[in-house]
Amino acid sequence: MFVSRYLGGAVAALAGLAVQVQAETWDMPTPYPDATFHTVNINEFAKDVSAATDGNLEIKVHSAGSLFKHPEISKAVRSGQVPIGEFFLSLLANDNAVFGADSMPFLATNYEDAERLWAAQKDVIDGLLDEQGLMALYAVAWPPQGLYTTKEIASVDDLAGLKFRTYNATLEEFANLSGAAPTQVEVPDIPQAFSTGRVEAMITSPSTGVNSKAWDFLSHYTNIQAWLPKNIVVVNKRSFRRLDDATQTAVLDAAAAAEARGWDMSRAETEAQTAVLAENGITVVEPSDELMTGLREIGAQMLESWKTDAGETGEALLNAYQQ
Ligand code: PCA
Repeated sequence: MFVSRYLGGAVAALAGLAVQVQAETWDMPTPYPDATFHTVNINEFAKDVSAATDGNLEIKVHSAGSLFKHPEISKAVRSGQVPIGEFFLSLLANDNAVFGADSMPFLATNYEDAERLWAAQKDVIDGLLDEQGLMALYAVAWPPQGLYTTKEIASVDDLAGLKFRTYNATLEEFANLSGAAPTQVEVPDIPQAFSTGRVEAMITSPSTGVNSKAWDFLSHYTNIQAWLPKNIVVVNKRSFRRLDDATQTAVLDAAAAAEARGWDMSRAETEAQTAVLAENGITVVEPSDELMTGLREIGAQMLESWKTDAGETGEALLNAYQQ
């Protein structure tokens, strides 16, 4: 009795010591709901890190803006309030236009180009994040962005005056130049924004359309494949450096696996989720030449002003991409 109690106590004390020395939990805010493929991928990433470190680093995912609202996530990681987080990369274009390249309309419109764009962006983005005390772990593209409306859209003129849901400054500009009336709405708030009539059209992926049950409030999906914006997962550099070497390696390995898996998931989503839109009664159409010509003109105009804003760094990035 005494012996077993003594031994039990010793084991507990040792386990307690090990826990104190090593185990750590990282809170991870993310902006999108659990069913989003990016969030599914992040949960896999967290599991991989836990498994590879024998539970010494647990990542606790707080999805759908539940810990920090989307626009606050990058700041929360920068300030060290949380060690890790996910956000929409081009939101950082508010700090520096260079971050917005992947949201430029019609610059990269398919997966091959989106991968080349990411390759051209990566060093530039790593450098800019480093200045903010951040380190990129991985980034994954959303499927090509399409146009959701309550009627057929044959030309840019048909967008005039539509109350348009947007998610960043670039899309806001695109909507304005199209003659629409933009309103910023985060993904978890999409169904309510439509059902209350705050918005009546949007540009987003088939994934977000399906996750938001677009068929409850929209009828047409026009496959304009306008751009493939990315989510990025970043860590606070100081938090990362505090990890021991083996744990750092485990995080980097899991991140590399998550990037590859995420792009595969994204590719698979494009067709599968477009089919789900159609199965639920959305009219899925290819765009008219007139619509595409009009939208491309707006994109070209936006790229010119982006070049001015993004300066030499932006030019170098574009050259690397267009090579
Ligand atoms: N879904 C997110 C970002 C891009 C996308 O496809 C959104 O609509 O906010």
